[in-house]
Amino acid sequence: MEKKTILSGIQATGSLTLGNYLGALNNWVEMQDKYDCYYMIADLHTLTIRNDPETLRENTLKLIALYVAAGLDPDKNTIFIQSHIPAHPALSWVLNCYTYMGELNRMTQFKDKSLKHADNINSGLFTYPVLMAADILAYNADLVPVGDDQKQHLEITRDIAERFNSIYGNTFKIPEVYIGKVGARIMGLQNPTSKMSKSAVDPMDKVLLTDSPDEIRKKFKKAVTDSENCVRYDVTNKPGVSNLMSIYGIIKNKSMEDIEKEFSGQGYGTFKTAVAEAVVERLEPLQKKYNELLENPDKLKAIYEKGDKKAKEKSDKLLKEVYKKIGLVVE
Ligand code: ATP
Ligand code: LTN
Repeated sequence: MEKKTILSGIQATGSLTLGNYLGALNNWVEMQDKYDCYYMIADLHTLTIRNDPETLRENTLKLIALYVAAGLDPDKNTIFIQSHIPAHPALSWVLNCYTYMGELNRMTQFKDKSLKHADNINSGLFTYPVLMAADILAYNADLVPVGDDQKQHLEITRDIAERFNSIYGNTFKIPEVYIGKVGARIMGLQNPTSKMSKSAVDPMDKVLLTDSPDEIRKKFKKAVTDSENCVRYDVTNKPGVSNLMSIYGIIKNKSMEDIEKEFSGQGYGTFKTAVAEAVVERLEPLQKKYNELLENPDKLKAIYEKGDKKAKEKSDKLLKEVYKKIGLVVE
């Protein structure tokens, strides 16, 4: 039987957090054997905020290194750069004409980002989900593994695809969102009621995949908890501790009950140290591989060039089919 197709991506907006890793990347690694996987660097999406050009270029290459260091095998997965594939912006333009202003107006990410970047509410930020729909639909992806915050973008992707299919006949596959059972929303360490975000201003709120072991220990030590001093999973009343338990649970592959038992009668100090050590241990090999790859830009180039070629072939085919259906002249 033919393997199902997966597509996902991460914006090249800076160092990834533990949230990106546990909510997205880690699931991708687990899926690479079972599916035909396309993993891109969403550099075009990054343009919706202002970037320093040199930093964006660097971040793009760093993100490729991080994908591979996290365990994505470039021989099994198609790893590519979004801006290298002309079908993405081309299809995005077409899909813009089948997307309503009202639909885009409802997107919570647009509302959040507009508040964060009030001086730069550009139309790219508004149509961001349409480019994301193009990314997904151009590959006939069956499944899209993302964190919980991207669910709404998957819903609009499905709506756009269904609308197009109902006018022109079956063209796009309707993709399903894949959200991991745990870790779908890792929260900030200082502010455990909002998600851990790369762009958080407070460095103590986020653990970066490139943080040194001592930085990681310090951040977990200072993580916000509560006064009960009892390791118990209760997201509403104990968001900080519950978040730490989720992190520990994914890394150690343990249920919340197991963790409650393991730390029963022990204070937060011991628990926090155990979480920090689990994270340090998991990130150590990743960081080693990441640093090696960064010293070898030719290798990184070979990885994305190979991925670009495969991604281009697949998406060009679909774009042509779309152009034909809507009445553009296709040679
Ligand atoms: P930014 O702060 O720039 O908005 P971000 O940290 O939200 O960035 P994205 O590039 O938007 O990162 O997301 C990359 C992937 O990581 C997506 O699949 C997203 O759902 C997932 N993700 C982001 N933050 C978290 C989190 N705190 N917990 C779980 N998954 C997350
Ligand atoms: N918007 C996504 C990044 C992204 C993406 C995609 C994810 C761009 N294109 C296609 C899945 C599929 C985010 O994580 N912020």
